[in-house]
Amino acid sequence: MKFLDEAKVYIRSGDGGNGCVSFRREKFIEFGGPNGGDGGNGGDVIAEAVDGLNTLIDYRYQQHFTAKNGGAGMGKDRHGANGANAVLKVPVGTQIYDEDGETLIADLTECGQRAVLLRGGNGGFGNAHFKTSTNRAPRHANPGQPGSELTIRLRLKLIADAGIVGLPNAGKSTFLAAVSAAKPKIADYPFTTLHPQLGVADVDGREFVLADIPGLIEGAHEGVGLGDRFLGHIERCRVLLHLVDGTDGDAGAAYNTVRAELIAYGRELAAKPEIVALNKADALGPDEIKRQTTRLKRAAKKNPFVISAVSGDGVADVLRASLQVIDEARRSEAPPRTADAAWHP
Ligand SMILES: Nc1nc2c(ncn2[C@@H]2O[C@H](COP(=O)(O)OP(=O)(O)OP(=O)(O)O)[C@@H](O)[C@H]2O)c(=O)[nH]1
Ligand SMILES: [Mg+2]
Repeated sequence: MKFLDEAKVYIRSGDGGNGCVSFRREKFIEFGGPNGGDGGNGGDVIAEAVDGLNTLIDYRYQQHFTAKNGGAGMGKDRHGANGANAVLKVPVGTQIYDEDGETLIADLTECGQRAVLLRGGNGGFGNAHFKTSTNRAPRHANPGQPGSELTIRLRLKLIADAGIVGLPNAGKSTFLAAVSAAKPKIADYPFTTLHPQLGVADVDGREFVLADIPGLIEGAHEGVGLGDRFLGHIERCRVLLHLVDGTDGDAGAAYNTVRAELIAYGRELAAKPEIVALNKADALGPDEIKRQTTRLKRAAKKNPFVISAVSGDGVADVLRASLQVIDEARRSEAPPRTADAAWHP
């Protein structure tokens, strides 16, 4: 499946149906009175987070969503039908912005959560509605209210507990493949990973979601390499797992390069709890491991794990440490929002 994490969509809610002017006319019945029915309401445009989607690719092919108009009221007090809603099914983690891309309209973080993006127009009252003691034959009805339209931007921010960051070739995808059933592409050239991948890691019978994102290089925040746009996908993570390739130059310098990009990206990313690991220990001699660990420790100001994503050495310890941080973060967070906490314009 192709990955797309941004889309621009035009939405329109339905017009309300017109009210009807009509009078009861039957043989031998006097003073029939008004019996024009009300128009139906126009359909709403609704966004709903659903399971089983992890890309916005559908919105590349369909970019217009229009709810149905309400039916007009009719004689004999018949109400017009309400217009059907238009429902945009989006992956969990989708944020909906105004056309400017900055005003957040809704943030759908749980499966089944819905947000009404546009309300349909109300149906107009038929003339039966305007009957009073002094006006027993009203000859007017209300027109339906028009629907409204809006251009919105959908932005998917994947929901993962832990985000793997590092330079290209650090072994991020190898790590993901080692701890989960995900099958990311792995190769010894930079930028093998072109878009984020999710995997579910299992540790001591507990599970959490890991996100592997494309590698960062110096200047990523200015668009160098694949840039830093994929960092949006780890904004919601509770812990960052920073992998450093022990076989490639100075591990401390590699660490600092990635940190500088996290800081330049902003949005509190650099303030997240971080677990640091020196990878590819299987390819290093004991002296080299010691030297790289010292450099990395000095740069990160914490003890790095020493692991090999290929042999699996030390990997379980990293997972356990990640889970511990995730659990702590979950405990200190506010209780999750309920599914019906939808946003109404
Ligand atoms: N010896 C050894 N090689 C490793 C280890 N982990 C990864 N590699 C190798 O390093 C290369 C890069 O691995 P990837 O997992 O593709 O690296 P990445 O960080 O996902 O790279 P990008 O997607 O390009 O950012 C591959 O050839 C891997 O086989 C390890 O623990 N030991
Ligand atoms: Mg990769």
